[in-house]
Amino acid sequence: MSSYKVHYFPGYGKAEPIRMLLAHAKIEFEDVHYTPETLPAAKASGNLEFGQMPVLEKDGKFYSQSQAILRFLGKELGYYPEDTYHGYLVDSTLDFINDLTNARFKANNHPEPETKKQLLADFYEKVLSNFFLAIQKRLEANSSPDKIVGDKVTIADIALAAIAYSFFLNENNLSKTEYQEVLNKFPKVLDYFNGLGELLKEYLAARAPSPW
Ligand SMILES: N[C@@H](CCC(=O)N[C@@H](CS)C(=O)NCC(=O)O)C(=O)O
Repeated sequence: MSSYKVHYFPGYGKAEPIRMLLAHAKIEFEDVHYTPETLPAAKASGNLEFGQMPVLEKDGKFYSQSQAILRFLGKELGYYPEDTYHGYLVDSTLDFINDLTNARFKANNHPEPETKKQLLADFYEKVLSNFFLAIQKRLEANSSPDKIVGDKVTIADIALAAIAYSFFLNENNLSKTEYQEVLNKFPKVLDYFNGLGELLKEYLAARAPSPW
């Protein structure tokens, strides 16, 4: 039996889709956490190929880059479509999630307070609304209304569950009110996220609280 370790910080962040995928596939894994104090030694170990985390350790071999890890595990564990069109739908969903998180990060980290305020307002009014609208359209166009691509759970559902339960529906997230005000305008998307929450119920109940 293979052994799995997920190396990351204690928060959800970029490791959460990987953890959720392993949990959904009922694969036991060890969460190895780092702090700013232990990070330099991890970098010096040579196990972080690109100097960052998350890193998946499978049977002693180290894998880097969260999206590549997700696709790698998705293909190994049956969460990645066989045909190229459905593969495209999965990949474009992952890219779209990245665009959203990058836009939020850019707005929230702007050094100038007035610009930050404006960028965050734009984020919630435009970027986040467009995100939910596009997800709603994909759900409506899909063969199964409770999956984002096809009829089986894919890594795209898992990645959406990770962002939903790290941010929009995370009780400990500081911006949950702002996220939920927008999400409530998209009841089909909310239903879909609730369904994903059911699929990951045990994992979500057991994980440690984190704001992100
Ligand atoms: N493209 C990489 C980005 C990874 C990344 O940004 N990791 C951050 C944490 S979310 C990190 O390791 N920061 C510590 C550092 O760069 O020293 C991925 O998706 O895995």
